[in-house]
Amino acid sequence: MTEILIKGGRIVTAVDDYIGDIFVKNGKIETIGRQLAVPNAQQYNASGLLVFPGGIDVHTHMEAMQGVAMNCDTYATGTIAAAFGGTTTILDFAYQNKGESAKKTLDDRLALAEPQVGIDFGFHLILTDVNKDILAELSSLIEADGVSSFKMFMAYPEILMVDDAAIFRTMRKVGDRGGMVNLHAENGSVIQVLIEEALEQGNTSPKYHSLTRPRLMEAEATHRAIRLAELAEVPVYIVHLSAPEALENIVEARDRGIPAFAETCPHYLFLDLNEYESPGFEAAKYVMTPPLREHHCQQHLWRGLRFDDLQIVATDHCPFCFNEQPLGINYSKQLGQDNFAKIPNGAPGVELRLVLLFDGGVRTGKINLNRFVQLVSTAPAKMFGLFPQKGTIAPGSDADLVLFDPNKKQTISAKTHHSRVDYSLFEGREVTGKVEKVFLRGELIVDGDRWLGEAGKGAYLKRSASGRIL
Ligand code: DUC
Ligand code: ZN
Ligand code: ZN
Repeated sequence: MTEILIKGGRIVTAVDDYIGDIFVKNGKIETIGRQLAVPNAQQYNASGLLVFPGGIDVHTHMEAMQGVAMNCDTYATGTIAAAFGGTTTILDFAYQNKGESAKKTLDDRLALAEPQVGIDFGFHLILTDVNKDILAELSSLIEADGVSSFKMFMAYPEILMVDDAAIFRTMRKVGDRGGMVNLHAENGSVIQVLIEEALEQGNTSPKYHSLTRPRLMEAEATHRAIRLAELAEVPVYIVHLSAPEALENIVEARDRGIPAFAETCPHYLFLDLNEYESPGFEAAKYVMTPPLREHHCQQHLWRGLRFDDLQIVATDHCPFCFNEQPLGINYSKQLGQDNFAKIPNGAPGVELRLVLLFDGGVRTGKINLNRFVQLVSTAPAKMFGLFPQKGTIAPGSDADLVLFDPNKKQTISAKTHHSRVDYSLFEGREVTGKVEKVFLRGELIVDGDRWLGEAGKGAYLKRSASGRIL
């Protein structure tokens, strides 16, 4: 392994901000100082650049079936896209098929991902079928396999939804072993009624996706999830929070000292439900769950991010092509031409998280640089058992480093991004800030527009306890 020396960058962590040199040996940060000299090390000049710890995106879906449709990024293409966006670790999902053992779910996903990944990775396990045998397996998943977070759905009846008893049992089982339940919090049964009513009235266009998933039903489920966790005396994590009413429940719980946590996503911070008025079928590009909300909701999310009521920005990268079918099967948004409920549910974003948050958060003064690093790297590492190996720039930590030009302008476009998806939620948006170089455990994997990484070089991360960030 070569030794590298990154000279003169502005090193920014969740707490620090100074000019310095970073010496990396055997994939780890060895020394940080001023005017370091290491004669045989490969040198990189970082003057004028910001140096961040590698981004950690704790919510991605690569190569997974979502209902009847498969995501259009493989672990190979999705992790390359992530790397170009400054993300060096993803936490993806392993979906339990009904009746399947949790260990098999994990092993099958690992076998699929491991030969392909270009960055480091771990999994949350999605539990769809909870019974005594499954519950009995979970301790060993946490302790031996390093899977300390379990996602459950309060939405999508008959497909993914589990009942409150299953959630509560799982919380109690994993909570005292260092596990945490992550919830997709929407009241799926009521939403199903609204969907059926809309379809009966002939309302089939994409905007009815949004009209049938009201903010109140996100809030109701968020409240229920928190109360279940409170009774079980365990931490709880709400994924992709979008509604101010749901955030109010998090704030209220946290004010009472309850370890309730939540992430939001760039699309809720920068887009709103006017996108559903796009002409023709274009609006299907914005069919993700929860849907985009009213514009005024954004200011509540930003406030949550500033005051730590929201701890993480993740992408929920869940790409489906609009037209093309790179997988050779018709898994595109077009499936829902005649029925909004059949539109594959999810949107891309893994490549844009850092630049959007830098441009639209730091540059606008909504958050400062330290908070930016906290939201995209440090809090994800601490929340999901990866800190201090990941999530900071410190001696002994993995040398996952992003060299970022804060002044370079770029225009976002599907023509230039690296995901296989054929559209961008942010097509044509001009942003300031660009990822210039990315190091994964000391190896240069992105250099400007060049991909230097390799499929299979990403390492599976066994994680310690989740939800112990207080
Ligand atoms: N929830 C997710 O987290 N991702 C895709 C779709 C969904 O409902
Ligand atoms: Zn979800
Ligand atoms: Zn998701």
